[in-house]
Amino acid sequence: MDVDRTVEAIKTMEIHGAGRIARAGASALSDFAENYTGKDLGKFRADLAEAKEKILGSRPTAVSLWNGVHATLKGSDACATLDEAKALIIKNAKQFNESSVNAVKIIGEIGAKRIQDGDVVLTHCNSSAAISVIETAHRQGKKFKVYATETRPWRQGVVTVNELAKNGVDVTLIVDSAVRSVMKYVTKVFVGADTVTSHGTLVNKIGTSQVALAANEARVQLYVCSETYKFSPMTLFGDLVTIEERDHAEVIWDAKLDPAVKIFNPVFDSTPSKYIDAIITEIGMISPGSVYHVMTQQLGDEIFRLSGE
Ligand code: RI2
Repeated sequence: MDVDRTVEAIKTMEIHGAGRIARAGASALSDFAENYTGKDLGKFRADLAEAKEKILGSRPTAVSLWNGVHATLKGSDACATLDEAKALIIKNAKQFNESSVNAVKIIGEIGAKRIQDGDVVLTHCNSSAAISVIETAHRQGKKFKVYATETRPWRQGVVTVNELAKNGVDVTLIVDSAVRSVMKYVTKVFVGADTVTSHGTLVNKIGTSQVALAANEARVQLYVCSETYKFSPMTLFGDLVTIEERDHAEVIWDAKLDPAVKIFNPVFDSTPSKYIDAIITEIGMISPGSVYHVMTQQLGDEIFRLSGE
């Protein structure tokens, strides 16, 4: 898919989910390199930089997109020829996409160990990483139930319940405001991540922090299912994660509102690390306090350059 079409698809939520948008960004840059017909390396770099900015501007909150784009472009600045730069970008994107898909599978295997017979799991929104955990446990023959929130305003919970039901999972849809009431039946919560800060704060779909508060009150464990490329180097020196605010029409489209009514539509929120029991990643289960350590291990000194970008 070309860059403009990808940007459009991400903006309109045709492509959604932090992992999916990261892979879409990487693929768009790969296609851009593959189909580039110009002959001048300098012009290619300028056009590539423009494509990169367009993709990064398509959704501001999920650092997965930023990390996917940076992983794809890594080293291309140092290439001596246009063909070399194009080949590297295509190779990087392929590698990133394969490792991203593989990470979801591994998270499923690690997370499934936390689910036992008789558990009642709650999930929020539509996270492929959280779904991987649930479906892996189900495939292993474990007998448990799932509650999934509707997740207003986009109702991604409908995608979640349909996928789980299709695969034979015992799943019940609830409205978002039923979370606290239902929490008395729940034994474990699994949610995804758009971004995890260096302090272990989770930025995820709006309503996640309410789910976490209700879980904390009921002493129910909350697990975050997150690939490590959702860890944000930019938060290392305290940069705040931008919370995307979307169109008002996404909240109310079927009722007449008095013109004096204002609408506020933030689509992500922050859950402090104290409400998170563990983060399930492709390298294992870690405490929220270990995010900084994992980032420094994976990125080495590069983390200080990235954190300043
Ligand atoms: P996976 C989604 O955001 C949800 O917030 C979900 O928890 C998160 O991305 C991670 O999804 P949106 O794109 O990468 O629906 O686990 O706004 O699929």
